[in-house]
Amino acid sequence: MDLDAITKYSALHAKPSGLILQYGTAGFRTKAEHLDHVMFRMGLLAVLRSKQTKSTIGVMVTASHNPEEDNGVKLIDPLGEMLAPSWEEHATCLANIEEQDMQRVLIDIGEKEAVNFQQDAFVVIGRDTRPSSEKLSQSVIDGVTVLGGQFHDYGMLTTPQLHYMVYCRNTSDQYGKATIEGYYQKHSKAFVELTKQASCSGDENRTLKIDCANGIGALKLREMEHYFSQSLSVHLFNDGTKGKLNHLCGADFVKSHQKPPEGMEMKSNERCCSFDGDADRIVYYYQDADGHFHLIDGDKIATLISSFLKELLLEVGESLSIGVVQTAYANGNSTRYLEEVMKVPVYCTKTGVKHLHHKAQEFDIGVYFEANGHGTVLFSKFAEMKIRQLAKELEDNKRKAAKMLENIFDLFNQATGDAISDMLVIEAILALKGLTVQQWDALYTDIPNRQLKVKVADRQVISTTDAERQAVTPPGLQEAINGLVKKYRLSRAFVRPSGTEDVVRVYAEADSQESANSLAYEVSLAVFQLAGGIGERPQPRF
Ligand code: NG1
Ligand code: ZN
Repeated sequence: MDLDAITKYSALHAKPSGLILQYGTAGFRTKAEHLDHVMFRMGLLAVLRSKQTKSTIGVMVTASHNPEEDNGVKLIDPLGEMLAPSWEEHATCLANIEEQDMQRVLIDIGEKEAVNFQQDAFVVIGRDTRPSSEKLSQSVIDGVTVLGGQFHDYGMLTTPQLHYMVYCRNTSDQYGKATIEGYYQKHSKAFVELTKQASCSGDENRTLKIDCANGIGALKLREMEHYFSQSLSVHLFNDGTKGKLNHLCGADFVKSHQKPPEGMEMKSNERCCSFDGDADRIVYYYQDADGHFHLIDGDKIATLISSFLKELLLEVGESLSIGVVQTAYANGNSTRYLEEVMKVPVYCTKTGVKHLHHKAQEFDIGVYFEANGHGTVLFSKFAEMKIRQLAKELEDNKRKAAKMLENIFDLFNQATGDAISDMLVIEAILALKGLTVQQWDALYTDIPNRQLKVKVADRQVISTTDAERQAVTPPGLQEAINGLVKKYRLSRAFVRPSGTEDVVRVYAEADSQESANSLAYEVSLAVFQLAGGIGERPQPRF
């Protein structure tokens, strides 16, 4: 380790004084102008992690659905997963130390994690379309280089594509080829094969309108569309040529405002979807003949997919275990439908995909989705092997079902939630089942719900248990919530500190939209009063 070089380069990426940042559920996120030193330091950390794991590590520069002025960075572990928890702590520590402590802290991490400094290191880097991202990813490269790491800069990629590259590289390309063409070919081939099984294919030229949030999804879909255009034609909106990233559009906007994005021409009953700014989330929606907007969120996506998978498993006669993993934000009726009608076991974890991903790995086939549209389906090694074997051995309809399972396995990004691959799976299932978007939506009716944010001096005064559904501190808060929930029918509410924003999130469900709104408002007031609210008191308006 050339300590002098580190000191010299670190000074070129100086930390603004007094700035404290935390590696949260999605890495570091803040205003882009505060992130140069964090990028350099994450380059350093990625090299250490790569040396320790003797694997390729990914560094993604993005702030996902957050405003264009923001940016962020997260590290991707060897199998495409989120960074291990002990390394999140190192990341937070490294991002916050003063210049003069840099050498000591690097040596410290190296010792704690038994890093062999002689080991080679390889880091792959990707970035979204934000104007600040190119320079920031250069700072990551500076960090990697000064610690002697090798790197490959993929340039602009969706977040899930970088996860895919990391996964491919660490499995010697067995999962797929670690190139952008490799990604396009693998997914398109599985999609085209799968949709060929649809009896109505060819009758109708299937089209889908996609709001790309003015982000990277548009660029990548443009490159990819000709690989699958024989089965699906996509019309892209908010493709970044005019509008601002994530501004009044994208999956997060549509989900949280429960209304269509700007810039999308919607005709009644047309199937539409929105990606977020880095294309790891997707939600569907349509407008009915009366002009009413219908949102089809991650919960309904999970329901469609798990029902279809269950049907196929029944057809092939294989008893592979299947489970659905949700968070507390899942609509109460989705959980009820999955458990009572579909008879699929449902589990609830804390918010943040790493928790869902982890839980989903316990099943042969683990379906996980956050209500906001981030999710995928994980297949165990055993399930993959079994399915491939059945696709060869079985005959007739059973073989057809096994082949579909094989294609679905190949379509899902096994490393993380991926809007592009989720979209292709959904489109294939709708075609195979001959379902319209309205029929899909009608599987169950969402309980009206409302999400709000409350500003408090220190959001960590709120601690939770039971997968974030109960507040443990501050004293009296849970009792207050219980009292408010009792006032409404079919109601449920919970609060938790956000892992990505300096706010407390409030969620409420009740029998009507008005009730959900007022319950959310009343719970917000309780948070404001009992958890040290700052600024304007919550207002009863939406
Ligand atoms: P926080 O800010 O911790 O609520 C949000 C989303 C998560 C996850 C992360 C990472 C909600 C309520 N929360 O986390 O589901 O997607 O961002 O992007 O949607
Ligand atoms: Zn995202």
